Amino acid sequence: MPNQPKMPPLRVRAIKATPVEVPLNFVLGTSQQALRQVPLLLIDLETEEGVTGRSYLFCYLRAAQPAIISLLGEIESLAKGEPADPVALAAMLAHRFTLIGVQGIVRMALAGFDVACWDAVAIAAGQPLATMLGAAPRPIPAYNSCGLGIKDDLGALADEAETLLAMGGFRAVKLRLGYPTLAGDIAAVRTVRQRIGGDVALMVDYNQALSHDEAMARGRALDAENIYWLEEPIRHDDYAGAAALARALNVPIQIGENFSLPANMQAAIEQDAADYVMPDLERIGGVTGWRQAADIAAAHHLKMSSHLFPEVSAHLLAATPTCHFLEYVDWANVLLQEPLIVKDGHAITPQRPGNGMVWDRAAVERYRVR
Ligand code: SMN
Ligand code: MG
Repeated sequence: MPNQPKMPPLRVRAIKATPVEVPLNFVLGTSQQALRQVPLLLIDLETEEGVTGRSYLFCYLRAAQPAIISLLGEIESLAKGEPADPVALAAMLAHRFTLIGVQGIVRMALAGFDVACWDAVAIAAGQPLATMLGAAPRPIPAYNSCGLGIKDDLGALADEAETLLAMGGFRAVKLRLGYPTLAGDIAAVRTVRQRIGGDVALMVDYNQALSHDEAMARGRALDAENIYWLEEPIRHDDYAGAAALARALNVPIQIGENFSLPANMQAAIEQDAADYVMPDLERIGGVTGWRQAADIAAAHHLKMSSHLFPEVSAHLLAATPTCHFLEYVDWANVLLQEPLIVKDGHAITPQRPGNGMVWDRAAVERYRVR
C-alpha cells in the first residue's frame, strides 16, 4: 500500500464500548462449535473535534466482552489527548503493552481501537477509508459465508446454498467440512455442488479439524471435486504441515484467519504454508496491521482475501494489490443504519467518508448485553 497518508488534526478524547449479542440468520456449524448468536463489541472513538470513529470486534465468547472493555479503558488512558494518528498510536501502544504481550484479547482491543481511529481520520478528511488508503471504493468480489454449516440434513444444506446465492447475486459460497468421515465430507460437497451447478465457486473450511494424515487423504479426495480452496485443514500454526499439503494437493490451501499480527503471516509465507492468505482484521492488527500484511502478500504475489468484518474489509481489499475475495457475513447488518450492499456477487464499497458504519441506536439497545 502507498506511504503514510496525511492525517487531519484530531485528538483522542474517549473510547466508548458497547457489548451486544446478535442472533445469526444462518446457524454457523463449524467443525469446532456451532454459532447461533455472536457477541460483538461496538467501539466509538470520540475526538476533541467532535468526529467519532467506529469499529466492532467479534469477541467469540461473552466472557471476552468485559475483558476487552477493560483493556480499551487502559488504551483510552494512554491515548487520551494524543493526536489521533493510528500508525503512531499503534507503535506507542504496542510499546506500552510489550510486557503483557500483544496477543489474544490485548491484540483484539488494540485492533478495535486502530480501526475506529482510521475511521475518525477518514471522516475528518472527508474521504472513504479506501481513498484514505490510496485507492478508491470499488466493487469487491465476495463469497457468501453465512451458514452452510455441518448438518445431518443434506437436503436442507442444498436449500441453504441456493438461498445464500440468491441473497446478492453471489457466485461463490463456503461450505464447512469436518464430518466424522471422508465419505460424509464428500456427500456434503456433492449435494451442494449438484444444487449450485458447476460454475459457482465452492470454498471449503475445516477449521483445523484434521490430523496431517487425514488432511492428506481428504485433500486428495477433494482434488477431484472442483473445490475453489481448502481452508485450515490442520491446526493453524502447523506451517510445515500446511506447506506439505500445499505441495502435494492440487486444491489451493487457504489459511490466515489465525495469523497473529503481520509477522506471523510473514513466517507462514516464508515456509510456503499457503497458496492463498486471508487475514482477519482483529487478529492482524486492525487497518495498520492489514496494510503491512497487504504489502507482504504483494511482495510474494499471493492472493489475499478477508476474514469476517466485511464492512471494513471492503475498503481494505480495494486498497490491497493482490485483492482476491471478501468473506461476506450479514452479522452486523441488523446494527447498522446502512448495511454493506452486495450486488452481482460484489460487495459495494461505500462512497461515504470513513468506513461507512453508523449504528442503528434502537437496534443497539435491543441487542445490548447488560
Ligand atoms: C469462521 C471462524 C470463526 C467464526 C466464524 C467463521 C470460519 C470462517 O473459519 O472462515 O468463516
Ligand atoms: Mg475459516
